[in-house]
Amino acid sequence: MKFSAVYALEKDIPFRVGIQAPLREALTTLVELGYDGVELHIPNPFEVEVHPLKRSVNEFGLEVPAISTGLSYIKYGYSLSSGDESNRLAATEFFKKYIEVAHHLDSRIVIVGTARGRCSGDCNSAKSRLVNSLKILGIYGRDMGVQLVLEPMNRRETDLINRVSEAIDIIKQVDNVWLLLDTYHLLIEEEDVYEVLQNYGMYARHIHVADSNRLAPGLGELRWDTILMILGSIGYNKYVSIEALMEPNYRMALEIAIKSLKIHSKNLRGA
Ligand code: LER
Ligand code: MN
Repeated sequence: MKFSAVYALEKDIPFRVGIQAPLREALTTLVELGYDGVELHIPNPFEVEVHPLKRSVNEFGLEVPAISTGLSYIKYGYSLSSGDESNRLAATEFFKKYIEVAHHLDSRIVIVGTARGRCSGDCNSAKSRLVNSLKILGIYGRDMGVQLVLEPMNRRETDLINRVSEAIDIIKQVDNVWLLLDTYHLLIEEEDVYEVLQNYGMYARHIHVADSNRLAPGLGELRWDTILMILGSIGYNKYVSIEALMEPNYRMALEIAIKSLKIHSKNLRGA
């Protein structure tokens, strides 16, 4: 099991559940604290300067486990399930570019979170439009060695795919699309976070963690010993990424998080 944290490549929009700081300062901090990777949240994949970015992460010896994409929806309104054909096409083009960026950064995962959009009144139609977009992107990603992961998200952020069972229903209809489980969303939408991780963790190719209050793991009520034990027991050997409120400041949040997780991840199978 490896550990990363979300870093936002965004200056204009305040971003609370990841690091928002100068890149080199953030990468230095991650390395000092013992992280293995940095998850990059990229608002516009057409504007990102991939080569200098790759040089920086390589220089610090960090991996890029995943590319986050939600700011594309927040900033530009592009949705993979939009009923407006031109909007959905723009979202698909953005995601093809995200996949290319991931490929160049040796990242194997592109996240479908906020950018899946909303139901806009008819959830079944939105789901089938999302499936159509994911079919195209799944193939595009497979050819580049990049997987997509669909993230069930809580009802305050979207009405399209809140529960893990709904996400499983979608990923079974498409190739090369897996699951992202985020403890924060699970806590709001599922009866038992631990049971869900045990039962559906095998479909997860990426995991986001925050505590019950969305602060760093260790600052709320979730049982991290149990969570790490479950992930170990199912042989989860991919990234666990901190996506949490960076309070009181990002360095302290990341320090508390990695300590809380690493103490329980030792001696686990796949760790
Ligand atoms: C937002 O709450 C979140 O969890 C992100 O990973 C969605 O892109
Ligand atoms: Mn998340």
